[in-house]
Formats: sequence, structure tokens, C-alpha cells
Amino acid sequence: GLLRVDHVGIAVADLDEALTFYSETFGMHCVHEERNEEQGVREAMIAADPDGTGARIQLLAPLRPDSAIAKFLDRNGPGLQQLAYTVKDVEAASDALRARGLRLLYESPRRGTAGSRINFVHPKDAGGVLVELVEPA
Ligand code: CMX
Repeated sequence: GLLRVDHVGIAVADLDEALTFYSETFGMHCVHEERNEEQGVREAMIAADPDGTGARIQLLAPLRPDSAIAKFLDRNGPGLQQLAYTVKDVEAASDALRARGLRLLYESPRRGTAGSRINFVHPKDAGGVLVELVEPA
């Protein structure tokens, strides 16, 4: 099952500009940054609380025009793109949702932020929300 909200993902055109905006406007700070070539993103986890253990926001910028984030930006412009939940076992959580008739985007988990294993529920099967399942490393 789902353990908690892991992060909320926001699509942005330019990661450095977005980091500056969140830092200068909201006083949030970056707790992790990486490139995920398979997903075609440059991404950063940011937090409002000083020790970075509270709720996290993931800023996602496209690396390629054919990436999921580039397509999202083309269609919607910048904004909320995904809601991610922490799970203990991403395969078990995916199977449980498949058994309830939901479409998972990947047959088997792929690599997410910081060595996590991830899968997604199609937004059309989850009330218009792209739901990510995250099994932390
Ligand atoms: N949230 C809500 N709805 C969304 C959506 C999103 N992020 N992305 C697409 N949709 C909707 C579209 O508006 C469209 O609806 P209409 O048909 O009513 O216009 C429908 O879903 C389109 O579905 P599709 O044609 O099957 O798929 P798309 O080509 O639009 O791609 C998706 C959507 C979810 C399959 C694709 O974005 C994807 O594969 N996402 C998973 C990977 C990802 O998001 N990676 C980036 C983050 C990496 C990370 O978290 O580490």
C-alpha cells in the first residue's frame, strides 16, 4: 500500500531559473539534484524546512524535446505534473493497482530519483492525476 506522500512534481522550463525563484521567493532550498537520462529530465528536490526532512517538491526540467516533461510543457505550460507516494515494494504496489484495473505505465519498475525504483499510474485511471509510486533506495 501507499505509505505517505513522497513528493509533488512541478514541470519547469529551466531548472536553474526555477531554483532561483523558489529560493528567493519562498526561501526553499535544494536537498538533491540530478540528471535522469532515461526519463529525459534534470531534476531537483527542494524543501521549505531547514533540515529538509519535511514535504518535498520536485522541480522537473526537460533534457530533450521528446521527453514526458517537454510534452507536458508544450501542452500545459509549467505547473503541477505529478503526485508521488512512497511505497515499500513498488512491484507489489503496482500489482495491487493492476488487480484493481488501473493501467501502470511500465511493465517493470524503472530508476527514479536517488536510486529509487518507480512506476506510474496512467492519469486517466487516477482521476486526472499522474500518480508515481516510489520505492526509496
Ligand atoms: N497529469 C494529468 N494528466 C495528464 C498528464 C499529467 N502529468 N500528462 C498527460 N495527461 C493527460 C493529457 O492531458 C491527456 O488527456 P486528454 O486525452 O483528455 O487530452 C492524456 O493524459 C494523454 O494521455 P496519453 O496520450 O496516453 O499520454 P501523453 O503522451 O500525454 O503522456 C504520460 C502522458 C503520463 C503517459 C507521460 O507523461 C508519461 O509517460 N509519464 C511518466 C514519466 C514521467 O512523467 N517522467 C517525468 C518525471 C520523472 C521522475 O519523476 O523521475
